[in-house]
Amino acid sequence: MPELPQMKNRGRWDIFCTVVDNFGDIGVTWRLARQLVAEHSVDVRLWVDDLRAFERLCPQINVDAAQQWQQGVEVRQWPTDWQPVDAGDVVIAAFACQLPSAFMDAMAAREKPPLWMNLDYLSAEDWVIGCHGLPSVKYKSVQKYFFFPGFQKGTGGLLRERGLLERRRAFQQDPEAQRQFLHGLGIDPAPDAQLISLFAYENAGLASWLDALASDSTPTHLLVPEGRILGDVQRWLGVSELAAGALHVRNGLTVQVLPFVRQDQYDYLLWCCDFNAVRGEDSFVRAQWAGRPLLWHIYRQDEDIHLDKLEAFLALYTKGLSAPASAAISSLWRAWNAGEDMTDQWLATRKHWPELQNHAEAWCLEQALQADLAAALVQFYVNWI
Ligand code: TRH
Repeated sequence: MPELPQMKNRGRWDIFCTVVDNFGDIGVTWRLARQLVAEHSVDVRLWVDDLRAFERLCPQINVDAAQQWQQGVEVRQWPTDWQPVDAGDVVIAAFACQLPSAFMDAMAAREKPPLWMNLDYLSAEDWVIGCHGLPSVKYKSVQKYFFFPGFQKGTGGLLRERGLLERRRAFQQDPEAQRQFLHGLGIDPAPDAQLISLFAYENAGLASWLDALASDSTPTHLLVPEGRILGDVQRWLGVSELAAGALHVRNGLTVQVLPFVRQDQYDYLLWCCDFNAVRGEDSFVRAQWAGRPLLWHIYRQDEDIHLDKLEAFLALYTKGLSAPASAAISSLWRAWNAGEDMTDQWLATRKHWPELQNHAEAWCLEQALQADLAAALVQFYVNWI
């Protein structure tokens, strides 16, 4: 995509986010809102129905404020008793959330109807290319469009701030900066230890993976931000309590529990690690920008449709890998997502480590050739007007 013309004001955008569960909904919309403000001269109003979830990613949030400004974004508590407001020039409903009916009327009441888009879930499936940008439903005079993020040409791309990869590379080439960052979080790994971060849903396969790490000849320092996987870690350690600050050693494996870090700090954590276990949508994308091998715990969906998404991503991601490396990483991801024993798959993956490391960087560079999602949204708007 050609460079967007240098910006005049791109108007006011309303982004609506309902926090269904976990942190992906707010994680994605907050990241997008900030980038639109910082890079595209857009005035963004971000409507969020759960400021407590938001606060975990951004501790500066005042959970009681109906209206506040954070990093240039106007954050609005999505009230249950909706008061009339004018609609912006662009309205984004994240992940098919239902807009307040009074706001839909405000959209229709505008002299020029706004561009109304549904920002969909990320999927590597091929059908996404055919559906991206298509008209969806209409409300009175207001037409809604599908906007699909994705990994392939013809999709809306991935969220990636300007200069992200340059910042990441500079940080990864600076051992002292990494040491200081980790030290700031109370992490002081042994010099020869590999660093792994672990962010995942509950997983019955975890114990076998931790067994394999503990008996590996390379020591591992495992960093676990507080969250849903903690119960499985606790059971494996055989301790009665596990909270941020805990540090336990089992043979070659050191397990350290971290507080849930701020969203911008989480990137640095991923950049420091040799391997990142991530989940959902936003951490999954951020781990790809880290340029290091990763393990994805996909968000489970009814009728196992998430497994099609997993396979679609693997088919894309493993292109260019040797057959044995591709088989190893694919079987590791499949075992993890099935909650199965990981021992053989982990050992097989380790055999192809250098190849997988090179591949992770190559994949990241390939993805960065696409326009980023915020720029693609702005381009969509420019084309539409
Ligand atoms: O939290 P997630 O599992 O989120 C979601 C939701 O379940 C959502 O409903 C579903 O639709 C989606 O997955 C697919 O995983 P995700 O998307 O990675 O979001 C986590 C966010 O939390 C991400 O922005 C990174 C951030 N984060 C921090 O800020 N600090 C941390 O310490 C960690 C571990 C994550």
